Parts: sequence; C-alpha cells; structure tokens
Amino acid sequence: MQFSTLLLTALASVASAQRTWVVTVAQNGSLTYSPNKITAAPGEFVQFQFLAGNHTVTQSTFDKPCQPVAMHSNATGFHSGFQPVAASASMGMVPTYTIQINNTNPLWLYCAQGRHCENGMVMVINEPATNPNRTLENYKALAAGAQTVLPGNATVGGGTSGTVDTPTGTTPGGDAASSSPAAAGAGMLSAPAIFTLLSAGAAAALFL
Ligand SMILES: [Cu+2]
Repeated sequence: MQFSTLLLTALASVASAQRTWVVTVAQNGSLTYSPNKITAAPGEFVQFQFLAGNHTVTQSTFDKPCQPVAMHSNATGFHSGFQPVAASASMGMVPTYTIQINNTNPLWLYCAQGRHCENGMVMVINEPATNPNRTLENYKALAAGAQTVLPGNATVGGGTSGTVDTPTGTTPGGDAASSSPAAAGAGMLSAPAIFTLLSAGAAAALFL
C-alpha cells in the first residue's frame, strides 16, 4: 500500500512537471531582464538567473512602478531579495529565484537596487492583451519618473531561491524545456533543505 502510494506520488510529480521559462538578469552587466516580456501559463515556472552585480526581482503594481506591490494592494507579491552574484560565482554557481505562475494576471516586476528601476530595469509577465495602456513600454515610462522603494527584508518571498551551475538563459527568449529534469525547477531542487527532504524520500522508497 505504501509502495503504491509512493509510486503514484512519484508518477504524479513527473506528470506535473511544468515548463520553466528562464530570464537572465544583468547579462553582460547590463541593467536588464532578458527577455523582458514573457507569457507564461498558470502552473509554469519562471526562473531568474542572476549573472552579474547585485539585483532583485520585485513585484509592483502597474501604476506605481519601483515600489513593492504590498504598498498599493492587498497582494504580498514576489521579492527575491538582493542576489549578490560574486559570492556564488567564486564557487561556479549562478544564484536563481524561481516563481510559479498562479494565474494569467500581469506581473509587473522591477529591480529594487539603487536607481535601476528608474533606469529601465523592469519587465512584465503576462502583459494584458485587453488593455492597450498597460504595456511594458508605458510601465517603463512611469518607472522613469518614479522613486524606488525597497521592500523590507521581512517581505522576501513568493518564490524559491537556489543556484544552478550553468546559466541556461543566455539566448534571448530561450527557455528550459519541461522535458529536462535538470532545468525544470532547478532553483527549487538546489535549495539544500528541499534537496535533503527529497533525498530522504527517495531513500525511504528504496527500502519499501
Ligand atoms: Cu538591478
């Protein structure tokens, strides 16, 4: 009984493996997310791979760019916290932040470091198709006249931090296919605590 339950659980987790979109942060040291506009379906993952500097991925509302979404709505929102690349790079690792898309609502995202947001370090996931005013271009224009607010450390969350040893998002528009277990949810699996849990589960399965 236990074995079949575990087997079913394992099969279910394979079947539910979802596509992971990769967004490269600060490619070649630039103040960019690349790509800066993606469409992701509910259940899919978006993994930010931080290649240089010390940046964040932080959610805002459309109307108030560069400020945490919690300041202007009931949503907690996504905030990666600062991701200093140098420490990980010395170990050959790339810091990641992975979020799962829950619905088709737009996610307006900015970098909370310095004046990066004002300088255009913004992006959108699921730009609304039905509102011609709510475009990435208009969001970026609003950001240029905004003032960045950094969320408190207590609000870091909404996604999963981790590392990968090889960036996969070096091609603009590139994404990690769901058929690649190493790529799908890599940031999640490399989180030490979760990895330990998974290992313990796998070991338990072997002994049944
Ligand atoms: Cu930045």
